[in-house]
Amino acid sequence: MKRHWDIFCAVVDNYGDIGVCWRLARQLATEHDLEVRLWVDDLAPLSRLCPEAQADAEIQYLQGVEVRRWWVDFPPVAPAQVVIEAFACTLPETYLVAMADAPEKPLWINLEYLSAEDWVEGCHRMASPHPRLALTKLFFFPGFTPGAGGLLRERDYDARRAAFDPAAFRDALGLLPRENGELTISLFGYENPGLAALLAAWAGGDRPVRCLLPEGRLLPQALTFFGATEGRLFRRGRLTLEVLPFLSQPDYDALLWLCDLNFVRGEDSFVRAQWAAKPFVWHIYPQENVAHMVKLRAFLDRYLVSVDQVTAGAVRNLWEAWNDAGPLEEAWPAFLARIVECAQMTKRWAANLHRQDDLATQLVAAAG
Ligand code: TRH
Repeated sequence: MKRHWDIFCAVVDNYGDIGVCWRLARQLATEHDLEVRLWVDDLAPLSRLCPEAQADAEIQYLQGVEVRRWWVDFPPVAPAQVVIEAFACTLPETYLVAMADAPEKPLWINLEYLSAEDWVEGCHRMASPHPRLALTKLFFFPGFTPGAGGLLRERDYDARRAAFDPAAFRDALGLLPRENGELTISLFGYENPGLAALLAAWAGGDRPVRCLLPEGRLLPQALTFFGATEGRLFRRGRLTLEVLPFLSQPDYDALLWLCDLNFVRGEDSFVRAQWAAKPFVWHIYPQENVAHMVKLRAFLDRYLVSVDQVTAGAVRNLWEAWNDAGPLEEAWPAFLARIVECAQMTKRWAANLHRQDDLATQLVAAAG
C-alpha cells in the first residue's frame, strides 16, 4: 500500500512557498510513488506556475497530487503517515490533535527555508517536542553541503534539458531573432532601486543585450525606464527588452537554459538557476535589519571558493550592488569581462551539487 504524505503550504507572498511545495509534492508522487495531499491556503499563485491548476477548486488532482484548498475551518481528516509543515506554517490544531491521537504517530517534519549559512548543518534534523501534545517535530533544512538536506531536483531534469530545443522555444515565445554576439539575459527580481542603472549599463555597453522580462514586480520600473506605460518590446542603445508572459515552471526552466545569464530571486528560481548551470545573479528575499545580506554572503563564500580572485570580486560586487543599491554602472562591465570564467565556475558548482541526493530523496530516506 502507498504511504500517505500531507504537505501544508501557507502562501506568505510571491511564488516561492508554493513553488517549492508544488515541486516537492509532484516529485514525491511521481518519483517516489507516494500518495500526496497538498494543502494550500491560496491557489492563485499555483495556477500561474501550473496553468492546469484551478484557483478556486476545493479539491483537484494534478500530476498525481491531490491538491486541497486549506481553509481556517479545517475538515476532520485522518492524518497522513508523514506530515510536512512547509516553512514553519502553523498546522491546524484539530489536525495536530488527530496526529497526537493516531495509533501510529506520523512523522512530523518542518521543511525550512534554504540557507548556505554554517549553522544549518547543526540544526538539520534537530527534533523539537510539542509543548502540550505527545508529538515531536523534526527540522529539515535544504542546503548545499552533505550535512544538510539537499536541493529539489527532478530525476528527469537532465533528460528534459538534453531534449531542449532553443530555436523551437524562441519561436514558441515569439522572440525576435538573435543578434550577432548578443547576450541573452532573463530578469526576475523584486522592485529594485538599481534597475535603471543596470538597464542603462546594458543600453550603453559594447555588446548587444537582449533582456527577457517575465511579467511581474520589475515590469513597472522597466516601463518607467523606457518612458512607457505599456508595451512588450523596447529598445534603447544596445539593449532590447522583451516582456514575456509569466511562464509555467517547466517553461521557466527552459528560459534559464536559453539565456547566457539569469537574474533570479527568492528560493526556488535561485535553485533552478544553479541547475541551469549558467551565470546568475541572485536578488535575495529582503529581510528586516538587512539580515538577508548575511545569507547572501554565506552563499557567495561557498559559490566563489573555486574561482580566481578577479572573477570572485566581479561576481561579488555585482551581486552586492544589485541587492544593496551599489554602483551597478561599475559592477556590470567588470562582471561582463569575467563572464566566461563565471560560466565555467557555475558549471563546476552545479556538477558538485549534483553529487548530493536531492531533497525529496533525502526526505523519503528520513521517513524510513
Ligand atoms: O516568488 P519568490 O520571490 O518567492 C519568495 C521566496 O521563496 C522567499 O524565500 C519566500 O520567503 C517568499 O517567496 C515568501 O521567488 P522564488 O522562490 O524564486 O519563486 C518563484 C517561483 O516562480 C519559482 O518556482 C519559479 C517560478 N516562475 C515561473 O514558474 N515562471 C516564471 O515566469 C517566473 C519568473 C518564475
